[in-house]
Amino acid sequence: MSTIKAEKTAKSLEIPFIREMSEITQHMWRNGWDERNGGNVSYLLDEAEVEKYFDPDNVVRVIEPAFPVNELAGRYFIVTGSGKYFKNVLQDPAGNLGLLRVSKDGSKLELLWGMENKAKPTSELASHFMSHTERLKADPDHRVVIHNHATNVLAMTFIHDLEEAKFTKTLWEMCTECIVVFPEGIGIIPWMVPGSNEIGRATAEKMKEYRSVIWPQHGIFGTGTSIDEAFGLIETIEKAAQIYMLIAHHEIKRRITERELSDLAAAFGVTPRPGILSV
Ligand code: 2HA
Ligand code: ZN
Repeated sequence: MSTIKAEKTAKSLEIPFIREMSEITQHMWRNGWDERNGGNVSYLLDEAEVEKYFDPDNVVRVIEPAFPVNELAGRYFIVTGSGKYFKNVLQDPAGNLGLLRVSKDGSKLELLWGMENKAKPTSELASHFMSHTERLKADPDHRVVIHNHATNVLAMTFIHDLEEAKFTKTLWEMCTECIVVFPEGIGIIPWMVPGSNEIGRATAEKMKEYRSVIWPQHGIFGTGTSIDEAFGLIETIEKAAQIYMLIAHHEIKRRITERELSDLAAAFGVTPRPGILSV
Protein backbone atom coordinates (compact mmCIF):
# COMPACT_ATOMS: atom_id res chain seq x y z
CA MET A 1 0.00 0.00 0.00
CA SER A 2 1.33 3.48 -0.86
CA THR A 3 1.97 5.89 2.01
CA ILE A 4 -0.80 8.21 0.78
CA LYS A 5 -3.30 5.35 0.66
CA ALA A 6 -2.21 4.15 4.12
CA GLU A 7 -2.68 7.65 5.54
CA LYS A 8 -6.12 7.94 3.93
CA THR A 9 -7.13 4.57 5.39
CA ALA A 10 -5.88 5.51 8.86
CA LYS A 11 -7.83 8.77 8.68
CA SER A 12 -11.08 7.13 7.62
CA LEU A 13 -10.73 4.59 10.43
CA GLU A 14 -10.84 7.50 12.90
CA ILE A 15 -14.50 8.01 11.91
CA PRO A 16 -16.48 5.87 14.39
CA PHE A 17 -19.02 4.36 11.96
CA ILE A 18 -16.33 3.51 9.37
CA ARG A 19 -14.24 1.84 12.07
CA GLU A 20 -17.25 -0.12 13.34
CA MET A 21 -18.09 -1.39 9.84
CA SER A 22 -14.46 -2.29 9.17
CA GLU A 23 -14.04 -4.14 12.44
CA ILE A 24 -17.32 -6.05 12.36
CA THR A 25 -16.73 -7.31 8.80
CA GLN A 26 -13.25 -8.47 9.90
CA HIS A 27 -14.74 -10.32 12.90
CA MET A 28 -17.28 -12.07 10.69
CA TRP A 29 -14.65 -13.07 8.17
CA ARG A 30 -12.46 -14.47 10.98
CA ASN A 31 -15.47 -16.46 12.22
CA GLY A 32 -15.60 -18.13 8.80
CA TRP A 33 -19.04 -16.70 8.07
CA ASP A 34 -18.07 -14.61 5.04
CA GLU A 35 -16.09 -16.60 2.53
CA ARG A 36 -15.10 -14.72 -0.64
CA ASN A 37 -17.65 -11.88 -1.09
CA GLY A 38 -20.25 -13.49 1.17
CA GLY A 39 -22.24 -11.27 3.49
CA ASN A 40 -23.28 -7.61 3.57
CA VAL A 41 -23.94 -4.95 6.19
CA SER A 42 -25.94 -1.72 6.18
CA TYR A 43 -26.05 0.80 9.00
CA LEU A 44 -28.53 3.69 9.23
CA LEU A 45 -26.69 6.78 10.48
CA ASP A 46 -27.87 9.95 12.17
CA GLU A 47 -27.58 12.98 9.91
CA ALA A 48 -25.75 14.95 12.64
CA GLU A 49 -23.18 12.15 13.04
CA VAL A 50 -22.51 12.12 9.27
CA GLU A 51 -22.25 15.90 9.10
CA LYS A 52 -19.53 15.89 11.75
CA TYR A 53 -17.24 14.27 9.17
CA PHE A 54 -18.73 14.83 5.69
CA ASP A 55 -20.13 17.73 3.66
CA PRO A 56 -23.71 16.68 2.80
CA ASP A 57 -23.60 18.81 -0.37
CA ASN A 58 -20.58 17.01 -1.78
CA VAL A 59 -22.21 14.17 -3.74
CA VAL A 60 -19.49 12.23 -5.58
CA ARG A 61 -21.75 9.90 -7.60
CA VAL A 62 -25.44 9.19 -8.10
CA ILE A 63 -26.62 5.56 -8.19
CA GLU A 64 -29.98 4.27 -9.42
CA PRO A 65 -31.49 1.63 -7.12
CA ALA A 66 -33.43 -1.25 -8.72
CA PHE A 67 -36.46 -0.55 -6.52
CA PRO A 68 -38.15 2.53 -5.01
CA VAL A 69 -36.90 3.62 -1.58
CA ASN A 70 -39.34 6.44 -0.83
CA GLU A 71 -39.81 5.37 2.75
CA LEU A 72 -36.11 5.95 3.46
CA ALA A 73 -35.86 9.32 1.65
CA GLY A 74 -33.18 11.57 3.09
CA ARG A 75 -31.68 8.81 5.26
CA TYR A 76 -27.94 8.13 5.44
CA PHE A 77 -26.46 4.62 5.31
CA ILE A 78 -23.01 3.15 5.32
CA VAL A 79 -23.09 -0.13 3.36
CA THR A 80 -20.70 -2.80 2.14
CA GLY A 81 -19.96 -2.89 -1.59
CA SER A 82 -21.19 -5.47 -4.11
CA GLY A 83 -18.68 -8.26 -4.73
CA LYS A 84 -16.37 -6.97 -2.00
CA TYR A 85 -14.57 -9.32 0.39
CA PHE A 86 -15.11 -8.79 4.15
CA LYS A 87 -11.49 -9.90 4.57
CA ASN A 88 -10.35 -6.68 2.85
CA VAL A 89 -12.55 -3.97 4.39
CA LEU A 90 -10.23 -3.10 7.30
CA GLN A 91 -7.25 -2.50 5.02
CA ASP A 92 -9.24 -0.49 2.46
CA PRO A 93 -12.51 0.94 3.82
CA ALA A 94 -12.94 3.44 0.96
CA GLY A 95 -12.70 0.69 -1.66
CA ASN A 96 -15.10 -1.68 0.07
CA LEU A 97 -17.67 0.51 1.87
CA GLY A 98 -19.85 3.41 0.76
CA LEU A 99 -21.63 6.24 2.54
CA LEU A 100 -24.97 6.84 0.81
CA ARG A 101 -27.95 9.14 1.19
CA VAL A 102 -31.32 8.28 -0.27
CA SER A 103 -32.34 11.32 -2.34
CA LYS A 104 -35.21 13.53 -1.13
CA ASP A 105 -37.65 11.98 -3.61
CA GLY A 106 -36.45 8.42 -2.84
CA SER A 107 -35.51 7.67 -6.45
CA LYS A 108 -31.70 7.82 -6.25
CA LEU A 109 -28.76 7.01 -4.00
CA GLU A 110 -26.24 9.81 -3.50
CA LEU A 111 -22.72 8.62 -2.73
CA LEU A 112 -20.85 10.89 -0.30
CA TRP A 113 -17.76 8.76 0.37
CA GLY A 114 -16.15 5.42 -0.55
CA MET A 115 -17.09 2.85 -3.20
CA GLU A 116 -13.96 3.84 -5.04
CA ASN A 117 -13.28 2.48 -8.53
CA LYS A 118 -16.97 2.48 -9.50
CA ALA A 119 -17.95 -0.02 -6.78
CA LYS A 120 -21.68 -0.54 -6.28
CA PRO A 121 -23.72 -1.07 -3.10
CA THR A 122 -24.28 -4.65 -1.92
CA SER A 123 -26.16 -7.00 -4.26
CA GLU A 124 -28.63 -7.55 -1.39
CA LEU A 125 -29.56 -3.86 -1.13
CA ALA A 126 -33.24 -4.66 -1.70
CA SER A 127 -33.33 -7.02 1.29
CA HIS A 128 -31.45 -4.49 3.39
CA PHE A 129 -33.50 -1.40 2.55
CA MET A 130 -36.85 -3.21 2.66
CA SER A 131 -35.84 -4.73 6.03
CA HIS A 132 -34.80 -1.32 7.40
CA THR A 133 -38.20 0.04 6.40
CA GLU A 134 -40.07 -2.70 8.26
CA ARG A 135 -37.83 -2.76 11.33
CA LEU A 136 -38.11 1.04 11.71
CA LYS A 137 -41.90 0.67 11.81
CA ALA A 138 -41.53 -1.95 14.56
CA ASP A 139 -38.80 -0.07 16.47
CA PRO A 140 -37.82 3.56 15.80
CA ASP A 141 -34.39 2.87 17.36
CA HIS A 142 -33.59 0.20 14.76
CA ARG A 143 -30.30 0.92 12.87
CA VAL A 144 -28.45 -2.14 11.55
CA VAL A 145 -29.00 -5.03 9.12
CA ILE A 146 -26.32 -7.72 8.87
CA HIS A 147 -26.36 -10.66 6.47
CA ASN A 148 -23.79 -13.44 6.63
CA HIS A 149 -23.32 -17.14 5.99
CA ALA A 150 -23.12 -18.29 9.63
CA THR A 151 -21.85 -21.85 9.24
CA ASN A 152 -23.96 -23.85 11.68
CA VAL A 153 -27.18 -21.97 10.97
CA LEU A 154 -26.69 -22.89 7.33
CA ALA A 155 -25.85 -26.51 8.19
CA MET A 156 -28.89 -26.82 10.43
CA THR A 157 -31.24 -25.83 7.58
CA PHE A 158 -30.29 -29.10 5.83
CA ILE A 159 -31.30 -31.39 8.67
CA HIS A 160 -33.99 -29.61 10.69
CA ASP A 161 -37.67 -29.01 9.95
CA LEU A 162 -37.88 -25.44 8.56
CA GLU A 163 -41.17 -24.61 10.23
CA GLU A 164 -40.48 -21.43 12.21
CA ALA A 165 -42.03 -22.57 15.52
CA LYS A 166 -40.14 -25.89 15.47
CA PHE A 167 -36.84 -24.31 14.43
CA THR A 168 -37.20 -21.60 17.08
CA LYS A 169 -38.04 -24.10 19.83
CA THR A 170 -34.99 -26.22 19.02
CA LEU A 171 -32.74 -23.13 19.16
CA TRP A 172 -34.27 -22.03 22.49
CA GLU A 173 -33.48 -25.51 23.85
CA MET A 174 -29.80 -25.36 22.85
CA CYS A 175 -28.52 -22.58 25.13
CA THR A 176 -30.09 -21.13 28.27
CA GLU A 177 -29.80 -17.52 27.07
CA CYS A 178 -31.55 -18.01 23.70
CA ILE A 179 -35.15 -17.46 24.77
CA VAL A 180 -34.05 -14.25 26.49
CA VAL A 181 -32.15 -12.96 23.44
CA PHE A 182 -34.79 -13.80 20.82
CA PRO A 183 -38.14 -14.38 22.57
CA GLU A 184 -39.99 -13.42 19.37
CA GLY A 185 -38.42 -16.42 17.58
CA ILE A 186 -36.78 -16.67 14.16
CA GLY A 187 -38.33 -16.00 10.76
CA ILE A 188 -37.60 -18.41 7.89
CA ILE A 189 -38.35 -17.82 4.20
CA PRO A 190 -38.37 -20.55 1.53
CA TRP A 191 -35.23 -21.06 -0.55
CA MET A 192 -35.10 -18.24 -3.12
CA VAL A 193 -32.65 -16.75 -5.62
CA PRO A 194 -30.55 -14.18 -3.73
CA GLY A 195 -29.98 -10.61 -4.86
CA SER A 196 -33.55 -10.15 -6.10
CA ASN A 197 -36.32 -7.75 -5.13
CA GLU A 198 -38.52 -10.84 -4.46
CA ILE A 199 -36.22 -12.18 -1.74
CA GLY A 200 -36.05 -8.63 -0.39
CA ARG A 201 -39.84 -8.48 -0.11
CA ALA A 202 -40.07 -11.95 1.49
CA THR A 203 -37.34 -11.08 4.01
CA ALA A 204 -38.89 -7.71 4.88
CA GLU A 205 -42.30 -9.32 5.34
CA LYS A 206 -40.78 -11.52 8.06
CA MET A 207 -39.03 -8.48 9.58
CA LYS A 208 -42.45 -7.15 10.59
CA GLU A 209 -42.42 -9.76 13.36
CA TYR A 210 -38.85 -10.98 13.73
CA ARG A 211 -35.43 -9.34 14.12
CA SER A 212 -33.72 -12.27 12.42
CA VAL A 213 -34.57 -14.19 9.27
CA ILE A 214 -32.96 -17.37 7.98
CA TRP A 215 -32.40 -17.98 4.28
CA PRO A 216 -32.27 -21.81 4.06
CA GLN A 217 -29.04 -23.28 2.64
CA HIS A 218 -27.67 -19.73 2.41
CA GLY A 219 -27.39 -17.75 5.65
CA ILE A 220 -29.01 -15.36 8.07
CA PHE A 221 -30.17 -11.75 8.41
CA GLY A 222 -29.91 -10.15 11.83
CA THR A 223 -31.02 -6.66 12.78
CA GLY A 224 -30.67 -4.39 15.78
CA THR A 225 -30.37 -0.94 17.27
CA SER A 226 -26.57 -1.08 16.94
CA ILE A 227 -23.86 -3.17 15.27
CA ASP A 228 -23.35 -4.92 18.63
CA GLU A 229 -27.04 -5.80 18.91
CA ALA A 230 -27.38 -7.12 15.35
CA PHE A 231 -24.10 -9.04 15.54
CA GLY A 232 -24.86 -10.33 19.06
CA LEU A 233 -28.19 -11.69 17.87
CA ILE A 234 -26.55 -13.58 15.00
CA GLU A 235 -23.78 -14.84 17.31
CA THR A 236 -26.35 -16.21 19.75
CA ILE A 237 -28.37 -17.95 17.03
CA GLU A 238 -25.20 -19.34 15.45
CA LYS A 239 -24.00 -20.63 18.85
CA ALA A 240 -27.32 -22.44 19.38
CA ALA A 241 -27.11 -23.91 15.88
CA GLN A 242 -23.55 -25.03 16.62
CA ILE A 243 -24.67 -26.85 19.76
CA TYR A 244 -27.46 -28.48 17.75
CA MET A 245 -24.98 -29.67 15.12
CA LEU A 246 -22.69 -31.02 17.88
CA ILE A 247 -25.38 -32.99 19.69
CA ALA A 248 -27.75 -33.94 16.86
CA HIS A 249 -26.22 -37.37 16.35
CA HIS A 250 -25.86 -38.19 20.03
CA GLU A 251 -28.16 -39.68 22.61
CA ILE A 252 -29.74 -36.77 24.53
CA LYS A 253 -29.81 -37.46 28.29
CA ARG A 254 -30.94 -34.07 29.60
CA ARG A 255 -32.86 -31.21 28.03
CA ILE A 256 -33.91 -27.71 29.07
CA THR A 257 -37.58 -28.44 29.67
CA GLU A 258 -40.52 -26.32 28.52
CA ARG A 259 -41.16 -25.44 32.17
CA GLU A 260 -37.55 -24.25 32.54
CA LEU A 261 -37.81 -22.17 29.35
CA SER A 262 -40.98 -20.63 30.67
CA ASP A 263 -39.32 -19.90 34.06
CA LEU A 264 -36.39 -18.28 32.24
CA ALA A 265 -38.68 -16.01 30.26
CA ALA A 266 -40.50 -14.98 33.43
CA ALA A 267 -37.25 -14.35 35.32
CA PHE A 268 -35.91 -12.12 32.53
CA GLY A 269 -39.21 -10.38 31.82
CA VAL A 270 -39.59 -11.48 28.19
CA THR A 271 -42.67 -12.90 26.49
CA PRO A 272 -41.97 -15.97 24.35
CA ARG A 273 -43.75 -16.01 21.00
CA PRO A 274 -47.13 -17.67 21.62
CA GLY A 275 -47.71 -21.14 20.17
CA ILE A 276 -44.19 -22.50 20.71
CA LEU A 277 -44.21 -23.61 24.36
CA SER A 278 -47.14 -25.58 25.65
CA VAL A 279 -46.72 -24.56 29.31
O1 2HA B 1 -22.50 -11.82 -2.13
O2 2HA B 1 -23.89 -12.91 0.59
O3 2HA B 1 -26.23 -13.14 -0.61
C1 2HA B 1 -22.99 -11.46 -0.95
C2 2HA B 1 -24.01 -12.39 -0.48
C3 2HA B 1 -25.18 -12.65 -1.34
ZN1 ZN C 1 -25.36 -14.29 1.15
